[in-house]
Amino acid sequence: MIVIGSDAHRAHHAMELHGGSMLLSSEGPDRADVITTAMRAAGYTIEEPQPFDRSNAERVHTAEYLELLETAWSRWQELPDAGPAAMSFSWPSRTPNLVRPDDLIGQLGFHSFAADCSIVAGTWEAVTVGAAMAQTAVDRVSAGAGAAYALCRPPGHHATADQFGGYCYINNAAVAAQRLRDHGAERVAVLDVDYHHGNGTQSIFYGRSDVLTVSLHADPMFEFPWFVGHAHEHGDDDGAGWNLNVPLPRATSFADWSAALDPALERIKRSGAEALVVALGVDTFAEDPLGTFEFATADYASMATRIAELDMATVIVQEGGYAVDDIGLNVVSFLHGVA
Ligand code: OKP
Ligand code: ZN
Repeated sequence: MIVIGSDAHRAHHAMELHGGSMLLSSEGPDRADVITTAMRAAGYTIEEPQPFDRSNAERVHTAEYLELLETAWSRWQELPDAGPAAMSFSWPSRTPNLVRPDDLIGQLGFHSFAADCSIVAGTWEAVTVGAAMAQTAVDRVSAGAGAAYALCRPPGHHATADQFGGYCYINNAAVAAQRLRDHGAERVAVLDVDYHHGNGTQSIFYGRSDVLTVSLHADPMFEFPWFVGHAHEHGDDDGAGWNLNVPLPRATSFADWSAALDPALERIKRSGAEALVVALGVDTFAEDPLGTFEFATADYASMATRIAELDMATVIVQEGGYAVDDIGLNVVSFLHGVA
């Protein structure tokens, strides 16, 4: 198994609105540090990514969105009342004909959808190196490796073409899927096993049939990202029939989840996809402070073994997982199950 990682993620630790206060985010550097330590202990060698390929990222994100991510921190420093993290206090309402404002706070609102996400000094560095990991993992798989894992942090699957939110800024799974397409795969499938719905990945490919998006997740009737992630969302236009959502109840066991995986795997097989991107969140773990599912460490190996039975070239990108003490063992369990 090829593993791509970097310490550059440490530059990013944002603030989030939690219980009505702005706090240091539970999405912190310890997550990737614990995964790194567990992987080295398990004998994996972690390789640095190649430089970030911005033009590839601009195929799934707008240029003006990436430019905001890149420049927001320095623009924020010029404000007389700049606090510890750059974020808006106002988001567009359900109104047609929205206009992107010139002002920084207006643009931060225009380009985000959740108050759990803010920009700090190292955000651009961390998110571009994270996307570079996904890109390098794709390059290795396109060159013949059976599977590669990108230790991305922060996660990416909630980020849409032009909005950050849910701790996500650049959608690493979407970047990977697009790059696999650009390297010649006629069709690619994304399987999102994070506890939360992959709304960003869904929305980026919603009108396209060349990238199948499949997500198993907590029902958005009770869980973030709310509003989307329902079973009736099948895709639009050319993408009609190319999105599959499997919302699940609170406290879902691995046995029940695994049964729900059957139709998802069948859909992927039927798609004719030549490559697979797995958006690997381990916040389905029983002890996860953000989740309600009841998975055990060994279940991630079972999950991976079932996915590996698809026998497809596979790029795995790290998404969520907030039970930091166990996150490393859970990821290693999955990777052992792939091999
Ligand atoms: C990101 B990923 C409240 C938490 C707000 C919502 C969940 C983001 C999950 N303090 N964040 O899908 O693991
Ligand atoms: Zn999650």
